[in-house]
Amino acid sequence: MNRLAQRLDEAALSRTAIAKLTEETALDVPAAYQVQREVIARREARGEKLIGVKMGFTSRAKMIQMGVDDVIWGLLTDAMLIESHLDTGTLIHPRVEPEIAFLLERPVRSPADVGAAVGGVAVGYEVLDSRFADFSFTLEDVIADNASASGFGLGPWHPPRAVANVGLTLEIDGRTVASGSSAAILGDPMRSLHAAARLAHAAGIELEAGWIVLAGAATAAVPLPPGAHVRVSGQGLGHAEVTT
Ligand code: OOG
Repeated sequence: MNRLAQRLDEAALSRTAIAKLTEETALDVPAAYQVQREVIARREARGEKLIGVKMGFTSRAKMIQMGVDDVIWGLLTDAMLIESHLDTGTLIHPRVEPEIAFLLERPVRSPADVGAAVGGVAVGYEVLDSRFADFSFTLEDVIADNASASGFGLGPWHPPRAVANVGLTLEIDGRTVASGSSAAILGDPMRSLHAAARLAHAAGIELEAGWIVLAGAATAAVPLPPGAHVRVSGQGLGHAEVTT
């Protein structure tokens, strides 16, 4: 597992796409999560801190785009948080997608904790950068690759509110390139938070107070070119912006 984690980590650091791990090594889902954990452990050893989780494959559009049918998660570190600029030259083939984000004000150890845990909601974006050539992977590969997580940014936090049907748009250089409703995220992004709590419980991980949960995309991901101005808006939630 350690050798596989090293390959993924080095692919990211050298921004060189690699072949699917499963072409050479049989992986099941638990083994894939073990590789993911080791990839993150390497980042922690370089001083990065865990600050949350991201959910993946929570929308039909994404499941169809990627040919999978299971919800997955990846881990977020502080180094992944993007302020206002992202140098795409540090990435392999970045894509961007609009997201709904939750801020936890209490720890979540199981789904029973979710109701009281949410301290804020925001619109945000996620930058995906699969370490695999052509974004081509099996479910196990993408889990090992931390669910293609690369970076993310957030709009302003708002007090908890219903986010079951928030209109989301993604603009690049003033042109709308993707739009949808948060209802595409498992019918309601809160369900994605419940799924995160279930995965946390199963993995024996606590979602800590102060952590961020990215509930997943409501649209397909769009290639993120250099020299772009990206703006993601969520009805009633304001927007998040980044230049590349
Ligand atoms: C995997 C990550 C999927 C989402 O929002 O569904 C994901 C990928 O598409 O590369 O983050």
